[in-house]
Amino acid sequence: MPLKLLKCDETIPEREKHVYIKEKGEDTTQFLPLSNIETIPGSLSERGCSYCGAKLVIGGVLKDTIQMIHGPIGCAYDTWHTKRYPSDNGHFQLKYVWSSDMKESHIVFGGEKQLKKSILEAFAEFPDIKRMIVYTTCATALIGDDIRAVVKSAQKELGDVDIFCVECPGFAGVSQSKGHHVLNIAWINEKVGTFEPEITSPYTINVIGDYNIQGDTFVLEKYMEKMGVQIIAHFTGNGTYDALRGMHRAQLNVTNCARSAGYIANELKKRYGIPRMDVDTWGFDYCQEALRKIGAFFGIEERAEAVIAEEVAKYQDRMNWYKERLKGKKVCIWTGGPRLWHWTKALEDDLGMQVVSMSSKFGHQEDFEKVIARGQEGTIYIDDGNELEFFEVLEMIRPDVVLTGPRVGALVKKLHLPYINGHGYHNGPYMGFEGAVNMARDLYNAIYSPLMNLAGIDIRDDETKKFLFSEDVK
Ligand code: CFM
Repeated sequence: MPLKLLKCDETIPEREKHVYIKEKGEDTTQFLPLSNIETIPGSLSERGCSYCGAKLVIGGVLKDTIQMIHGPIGCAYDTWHTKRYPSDNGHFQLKYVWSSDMKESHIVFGGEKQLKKSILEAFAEFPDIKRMIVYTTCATALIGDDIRAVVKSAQKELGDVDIFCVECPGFAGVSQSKGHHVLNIAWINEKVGTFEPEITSPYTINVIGDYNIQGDTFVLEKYMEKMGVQIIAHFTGNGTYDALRGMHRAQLNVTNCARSAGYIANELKKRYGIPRMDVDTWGFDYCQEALRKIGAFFGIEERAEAVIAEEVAKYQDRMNWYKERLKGKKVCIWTGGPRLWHWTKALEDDLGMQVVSMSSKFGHQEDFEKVIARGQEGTIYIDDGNELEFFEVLEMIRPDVVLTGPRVGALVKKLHLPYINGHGYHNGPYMGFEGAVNMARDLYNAIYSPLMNLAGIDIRDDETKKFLFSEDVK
């Protein structure tokens, strides 16, 4: 039965269909919360815009590519300082921000000349860089700037550069999820198959849907190297523009974030016959399963077992130590979508924690199917949650720790509850074996930190709760 959250019910009754509590023995597919639809006006959504899904999540990760944002400078705000996807070439992609810096006069008279000038200027400023992605934004899409024509003429003039256009303004869809889709499909249509990679191993894969948050990609790259598997393209953690043009040459697509990159994996299967293998690369047990699946695909099981044995020997003791201290602790996972289903069982099985609430900003129905199938009974599942609902959930279940982003995190902190950045983590990597230990360490440090007690207030204490949530305080 869907859950009636009291405050939202008073303010926005339609929100009721976006929340669900799993009950015993229920056919959960009958009770999926509504998702991937427009945010209800008046609900303070935590979603990002569609341009953000293309630029900030996928394209901007590439380490050898100029990211030209065709729009007012505000659209370039959410860039290098808010995401942590390093690279092994000195983090070129995190050091610079490029924008055509549209002003009012460009909006009135058109911004194409300004874009052309910006493209030429950027390449002149970085003579070693020959690759660029140009993004439209709401302002430039609304005035109808023809970025493809501009790019064509700039390419002709410069000769040796390759530029990719992403036409996905902020308003193109209901969330960042639309931006994932637009970039995936445009890339396979226009760029895959235009570059021939050098093949150095009989076992080749693309790693799809991992964005090197705090070094996640480096961990996966290390395992693959030990197994003798060549990664043709990493979509897009620590990735290069040309490697992604050669994705058609891999024998297997290993897909982690199916939400943001399942599209390109499906198209590679359809157009080039490359099988798609979904894996979970977060989680101690899951990672073993993932390596075993890849090993079995290529018939190199013993290599996978060797990597697993080495890593387990290194990290199992530490995992056990944390499990001892984390078991039974209540945790909320409030992130984008896929991390809900990747993390819930990992935290429960690896560490004995109890995931009591999961909120997805933009997950689709298939994400909720996986989330709810892997989640516990009694857990609260929310689509596109808002501040009132988060407050109410905290009040209801009083978790020990919340994994979420800095915006909701600030809210959680105000209630003197610990939160950990579950998006662009601060102490990652969180992927693989060492990542699972890092995550356990951060959960432990957050829960056992004396800081909350020093503040003299603890939401888990009944008196405090009564005070914090009394009508007067609200
Ligand atoms: Fe995939 Fe991501 Fe996520 Fe995502 Fe995101 Fe992200 Fe996320 Mo923040 S690609 S869907 S759009 S795993 S940025 S690296 S953490 S909301 S759950």
